[in-house]
Amino acid sequence: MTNIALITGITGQDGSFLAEFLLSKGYEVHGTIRRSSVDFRERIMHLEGAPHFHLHYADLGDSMSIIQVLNKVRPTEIYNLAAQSHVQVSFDSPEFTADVDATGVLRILEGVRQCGLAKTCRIYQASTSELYGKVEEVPQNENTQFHPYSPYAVAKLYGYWIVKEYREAYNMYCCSGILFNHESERRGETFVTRKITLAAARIAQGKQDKLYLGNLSSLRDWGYAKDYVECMWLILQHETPEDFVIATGVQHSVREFCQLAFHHVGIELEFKGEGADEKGIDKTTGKVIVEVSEDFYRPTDVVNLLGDPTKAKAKLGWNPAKTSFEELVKIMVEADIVKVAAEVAGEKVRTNLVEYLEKGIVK
Ligand code: NAP
Ligand code: F7E
Repeated sequence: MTNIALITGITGQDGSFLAEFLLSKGYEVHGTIRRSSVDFRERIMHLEGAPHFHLHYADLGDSMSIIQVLNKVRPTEIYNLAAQSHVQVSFDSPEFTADVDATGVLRILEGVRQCGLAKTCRIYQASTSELYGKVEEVPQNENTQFHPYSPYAVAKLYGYWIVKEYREAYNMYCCSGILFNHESERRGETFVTRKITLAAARIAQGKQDKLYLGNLSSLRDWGYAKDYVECMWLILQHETPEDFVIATGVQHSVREFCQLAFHHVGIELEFKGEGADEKGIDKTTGKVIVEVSEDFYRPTDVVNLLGDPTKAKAKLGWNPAKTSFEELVKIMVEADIVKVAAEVAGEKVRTNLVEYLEKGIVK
């Protein structure tokens, strides 16, 4: 039988890597996209038109669209990655976040049941280390108590519990991957890691003066998204449906991420001062490169995440050390150097063109 995967959130960071991974495994891959007045499919453009790759319109806020896709595709595996995934944004749009990240999960589960797929389709739910929030213990594992600390985390907690409920009530194969932060060159530009790597590339190429950040002391367990999507698949191949913590087991601060990213563009930063007065200074020139802006502080912030991936290592054979923190930062900075250089070159071409047009050289 052909494996048929349905990925919600295929245009996102994880969705794009997972689609590539499943295609390489011989899956027929279907993804859902949202109808919008502008096309934002940058991360999957290279897959469009490939054999065994199909896109469908659906929105997690609209059960009818979900049921239509489920009936058409009849997937054997669903990866529910669609979400309003930005923690800061969830404070500004808590109702939308709850609708998509909490009720949206229910819509998928109930849709599967109503389409008669409950016995044939396995479901992966994109859960998160944000469930641990105001942490009760360090490191966090599958048995650590949850203490969600943002509207995003509260919505995701509902998603986690409703998956467990459908597993127990209807004997469905559905489970949650409790994934700690994972980043990449495809990470959204407003998440802290990408904001830093892009700024480092821009500052080094004279396109930006300073980088403004929020809480520099926040600690995260950062992994590489490409390694993590492999684990989503492993979770669904496991004999029994179980929840897993996916993390590297290594922790760094936002400040450390900054220092390493700037190091890769030849700027050695030293941090001086405290709280909102702390500054990241270029050791060679004495110029202030990083400043703190309270605009990026959150009403409640999660500050101490460190995962314990022992269960995933033992039961899934997953290797949490495949890409180190140092390698991850390097991959991201190098990709952004190339991106910014292309932008700069594009600007030069445009400027020259305007000049040529003005001089009448090009008509
Ligand atoms: P992302 O880049 O923000 O992608 C989110 C995806 O969800 C996009 O494809 C987006 O589509 C889609 N989406 C948003 N609202 C939707 C709606 N109402 N209906 C249908 N699709 C909708 O997120 P990511 O980093 O790839 O993360 C994937 C999943 O893992 C998310 O559920 C996230 O909460 C969770 N997670 C992420 C991390 C991490 O560190 N990356 C860690 C733990 C859990 P558009 O392109 O149309 O906006
Ligand atoms: O923040 C601090 C911020 O927005 C990380 C999502 O994928 O991972 C992600 O959520 C930390 C926080 O990611 C800035 O206060 C400082 O403590 O990159 P982030 P996140 O909130 O951890 C989890 C696992 C998910 O599930 C989510 O979907 O960095 N921070 N200064 C900043 N954060 C941002 N965004 N911008 C700053 O300027």
